[in-house]
Order: sequence, then structure tokens, then C-alpha cells
Amino acid sequence: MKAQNLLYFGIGSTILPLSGCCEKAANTEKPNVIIIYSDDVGIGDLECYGTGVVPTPNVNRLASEGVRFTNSHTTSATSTPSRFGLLSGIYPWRQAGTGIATGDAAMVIRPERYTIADAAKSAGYKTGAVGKWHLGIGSKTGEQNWNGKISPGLSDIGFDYSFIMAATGDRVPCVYIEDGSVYNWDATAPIEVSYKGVIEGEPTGKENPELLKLHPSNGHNQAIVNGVSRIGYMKGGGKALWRDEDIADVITEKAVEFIEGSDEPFLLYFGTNDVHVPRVPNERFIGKSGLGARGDAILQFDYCVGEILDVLDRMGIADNTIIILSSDNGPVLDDGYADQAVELLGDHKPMGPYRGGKYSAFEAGTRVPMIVRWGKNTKNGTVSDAAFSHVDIMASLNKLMGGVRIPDTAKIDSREVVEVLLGNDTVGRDYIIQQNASNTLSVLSGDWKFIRASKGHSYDSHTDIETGNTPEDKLYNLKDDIGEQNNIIASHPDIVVKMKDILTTEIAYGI
Ligand code: NG6
Ligand code: CA
Repeated sequence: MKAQNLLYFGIGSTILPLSGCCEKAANTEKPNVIIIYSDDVGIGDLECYGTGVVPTPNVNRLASEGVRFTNSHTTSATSTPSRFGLLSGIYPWRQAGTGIATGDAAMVIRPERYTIADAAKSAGYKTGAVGKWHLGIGSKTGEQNWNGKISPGLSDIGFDYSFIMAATGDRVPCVYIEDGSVYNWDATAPIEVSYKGVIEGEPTGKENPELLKLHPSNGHNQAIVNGVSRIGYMKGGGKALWRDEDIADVITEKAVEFIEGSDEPFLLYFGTNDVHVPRVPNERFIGKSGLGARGDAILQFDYCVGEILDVLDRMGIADNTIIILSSDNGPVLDDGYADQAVELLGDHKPMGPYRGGKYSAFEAGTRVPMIVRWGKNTKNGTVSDAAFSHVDIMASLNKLMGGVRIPDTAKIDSREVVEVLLGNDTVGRDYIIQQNASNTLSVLSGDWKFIRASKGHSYDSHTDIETGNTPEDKLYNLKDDIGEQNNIIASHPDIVVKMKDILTTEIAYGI
């Protein structure tokens, strides 16, 4: 099989043998893989990053047993494109329609795309996706039959099992979907979903605020489910409707069941709902952080991580399981609900020392927490400052899983960087490309950060986040200026030429 183990990757690509470069990996049996992809958890939100005041003992444990990254980036500053980049190994800005998806969006990763799950299956893995999806299902936007089988679905892009929320907690339909069908579907309450207009006779947050237990601060005033108004309209659901307070428990239980029920090796993509809005944590976490619902949701997230660690310990498979814990984009406080995230923040610093936040081209948009643990292959308590992009997770895991050659037709941006992932190479990528919510592209190379000129608004007053959009290009040196305060573009024309070249070459690369 070794001769077949060839992997094609990105710009200036070469064909490299998959075996041989990593002694430790080569000596290990096929590891299980779990990707815990949190939602909107900032690099400063987790206690082990030093700026978070909410206790996260389970994440701390993971960090103390693995590698904690300080310079790891999602491809994008919002969910759908970041998840697209992670699972397909392709920069989302190469494909139209990869922006924040509605709850009735068609599949954003089309069946013909090669995904990380396909790679795992090619290596004999059982594959599962549980939790937040936000990458669309079905063939046509707005035309899914929520009362039948929705196809194509995750099984068409490599997942043997799926138990998902179609989009986000704040978007209808507010039901789980298991293997393409609504979970607990209720024949007495057929489901109707619309992103076009009000469904007659159904209350909305706008018209019926008296029905709400959590009020919107911006948008989020359409369908009401469980006393929370959402984006989009829906009718029906009955006993299939989720209760926000139970989402973390339900999806964690499904993730644990998948692990328990799988023959090894398996790959599990576990997207938590925390700490995205609406933040409605389980009753047992309410008031426990002192920071309101957002802090309580961080506690809940940590609990979910603990449940995953526990099942691996119980089954005795922790040492042979690679865990990658990260987040889909940077943090935000007020993201459209009046949940007091701003008022109760205190000394907690979700963004760490970085500028911007979710949606932003500044560092806090895409620089996210990331921890990798794999038994003795990762040295306890390592901190890595290596430059890392989530787009490289696919090719790297493909190598570690012993996946077959990714077909040339599936040209990808993903590079195999196993040594970075395991904490042995502390330099990492020569450059990282970042995308903000208005599609502004930036390049981070060494200490240099270049943000391309763009037309979008520079500040969003609802979220209180600087987007990084300005009509001029910007250049920062993060070594002296981690907070991206001093635009020194005028004094470094040579660097600017290099950064623009990187972008031009990447954009021209045909995928
Ligand atoms: C925004 C929503 C925000 C969140 C975001 C997607 C409003 C006012 N804001 O449009 O609440 O849902 O989309 O977040 O509706 S993400 O993390 O899934 O990308
Ligand atoms: Ca997110």
C-alpha cells in the first residue's frame, strides 16, 4: 500500500510519500480521530490561554497532556466558511456560496467534493459527524422535505453516521437531523420552514415579544421556539423541537454513543453548539460562572469536553486517539441577544491580546485556541507558536490515518504538516491566508500581517467589533504590535510587494 500513499497538495506542490517522515506516527496503529470544533470560543476564553477567568479544567487537562497552539487559524472569521475549509481542505473563498448559511441552505460541500471523511473512509475508518453542521443539506436551498428523508446529505460526503443541527442554534429548523431525517419526528406536527416570509398564524419575536424568555438585541426576531426568537420562520416540529437547555447534553450523548458503538478506527467530527447564541445553557450551569450565560456556556463546553475524555479513558483508547480541539472563529459578546455577555464580562478577555473578534480581519477573527493530544506522540504541556492553518488539518490527518492518495481531481489547498500538528515543528507555515466576514483577505507571514483594502464597514456597532475593513491596505508587525495598532505600510514597501504576491498567486491558483 505504501507506494499508493501519495498526496497531492497546494501551490508549488510536490507529490510526497505519505510514509517515512514521521517515525512516531509510522510506528503507531491507526489512531482514532476526534475533532472537537467549538463555536465562537475565543483564544482568550479558555483558562489555559491565561486570559480567561472561567474554569475549564477538562480543556486544561487536554492542554497539559498535549500541545497548545498560540498561532492557529481558521480559514475564516465565521462558521460556514471555516467548516468548509476544515472539512474539504480548500479555502472557502475559492467557491461561491460559502458564506454564513441559512438553516434551509443546500449542501455547501457538494457530494463530488473530497472531504476529510472520504479520506478517513479510504483508510478503513468509521466516520461520524455530530452537533453543529452549518454546511447545508439537501440539493436545493429552501426545498428540503423536513418531513421525509433529506438527500443528498452527510453520507454523500463520507460520513457513515450523522446527528446534526442543520445550521446554528439561532436559525430554524430547531430540530436535530439524524442520518438525513428529523430526529423524533412528530407526525402530529409536520414541519414547515421558510426564510422568505412569515408563516401565517405563527407568532414571531417581532410581533409577540411577550412570549420570549430571551430577547433579541439585533435581528433574531422571527420564529419563536422554546421562548427564544430565531432567524427564519418555522411551523410544527412538536416533540422533535429541541430544548436549548438540553442541546449540549443531547449532542454529547450522541457523540459518546458513536465512540462507544464504533469499531476502531473511527473519525468523529463533533461540533459543539457552545458558545454560539442563543446562549441558553442547561439549568445546572446557570449562574455558575458569574459571567452570565456566555460564561456559563463556556463551563458547559468544558463539561462536554470532559465527557469525551472520560469515554476514551473508560474504553482504554485515549492513547490511541488523536484529539484536535479548536473553534470555528473568534469570539463575540453581543451577537444578537440581550444575554448580558457585555455587562457581566468583568476581567475575562475572550480575545486575549488580539484586536477584532468574530467577523474580523484582525487577529481575533481567525486566531483560535487549538489543542492537539495524541498519547505519547504529543509531549505533555507543549506550547507551540507555530503558524498553523486549519486548512492543513485534512492532509495532515489523511497522512496520520494512512489514507489513500487524494485524487488529483480533488486539488486541495491542504498541506501535510504532521510534524507541526504534533508539536515537533515549531515554525509551521510560511504564510497563512485569512478571510473576514466581508471576504477581505489577509496574509500572516512570520511577524508580518497584511490586510487587503476593502469596501466593507470598518466597525459593527451591534457586536462592537472592528472588522478590519478599510479602503487602504494595512501592514502590521505583530512582534512589536500584537494588537495591530500601528499601520506601518508606508515604511515597508518591499514587504507589501511580497504579501501582495502571495495573495495574487494563491488567488490565481485554479481549484
Ligand atoms: C449573524 C447573526 C449572528 C450569528 C452569525 C453566524 C444576526 C444579527 N447575527 O448574521 O447571531 O448567527 O450570523 O455565526 O442575525 S456563525 O458563528 O455561525 O458564523
Ligand atoms: Ca462560529
